[in-house]
Amino acid sequence: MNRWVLGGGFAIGVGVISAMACADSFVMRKQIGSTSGAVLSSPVYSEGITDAFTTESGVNTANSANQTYNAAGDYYTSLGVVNAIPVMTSDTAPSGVASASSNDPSPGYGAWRAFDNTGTSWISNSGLNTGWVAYQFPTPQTIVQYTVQADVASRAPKDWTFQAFSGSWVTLDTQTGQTGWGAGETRTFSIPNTTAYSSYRINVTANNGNSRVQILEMQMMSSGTTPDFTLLSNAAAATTAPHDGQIEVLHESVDAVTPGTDIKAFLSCDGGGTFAEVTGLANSGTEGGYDILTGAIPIVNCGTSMVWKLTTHNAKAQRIHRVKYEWASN
Ligand SMILES: [Ca+2]
Repeated sequence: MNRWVLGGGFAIGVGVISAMACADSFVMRKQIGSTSGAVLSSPVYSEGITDAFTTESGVNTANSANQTYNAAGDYYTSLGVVNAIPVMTSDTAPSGVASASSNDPSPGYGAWRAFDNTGTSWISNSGLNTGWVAYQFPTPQTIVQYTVQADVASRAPKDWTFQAFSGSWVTLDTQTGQTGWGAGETRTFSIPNTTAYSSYRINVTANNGNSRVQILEMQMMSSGTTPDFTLLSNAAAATTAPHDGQIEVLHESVDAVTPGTDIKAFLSCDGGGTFAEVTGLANSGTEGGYDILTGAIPIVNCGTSMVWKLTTHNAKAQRIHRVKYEWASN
């Protein structure tokens, strides 16, 4: 049949797939062989889906993990920066040490409340409208971004430095005139830090008028954090149960990536209930400066609900620009 589907489930021709929950960039063509980068061999891949990620509509985001979508570049990659502080349940648990210049002695306002991922706050002691709250990591971290979340606007920090400890406190970032906070508002600050330190703090030198300083939550994001991610598609329906499948991935290596080791591809024909790993995933060419990774497997005794899945491994930074899943039913 060698016919393809155009986006949005708009089918042309005979024997096409019906694209349910479809990807955004279906390419309609009569011959797979005309496609740049496609590896063609017997059998002929008669149907398929192509997703160039111009939107997220083709991806099953609920069942994917640790991925982040770049709308400007139309690609998926690993979650870039993540909070390096664990969800604290005391000043010292589960790890690291939270501390503060002072805190309200009433229960519930200790330093760790700024790192507990709940609606409780660190609040300075009565009459102290300046002060600091700090976190010490068990191992040094290169913090490149931090967030500050306010609760009571008048208690929110207005002027501060964000500092790291290296024998003395080193100022990494200075903010002044941070006003107009909404309750629960989070503000994010990136810093050009390339040094790993154990301890970091926000040192508030003025607040927004109250007699205390309050911080609902703080996060400190480390660089070099590249969690492995899982990306899988929504299902598309094949006309008839296929017997072979092929995947083609337009792939960008940020770190050096070995296909089959640092990125693996899987195909399903039962809606993602079971996946078979594509063996021999390998570089088969380039397109627009990116690598084309391809691999094929037999898919037998299966259904018609077609899903692809990619997993990354070994914390290798990489970007996925397009995925094409083709199958042979004839
Ligand atoms: Ca909190």
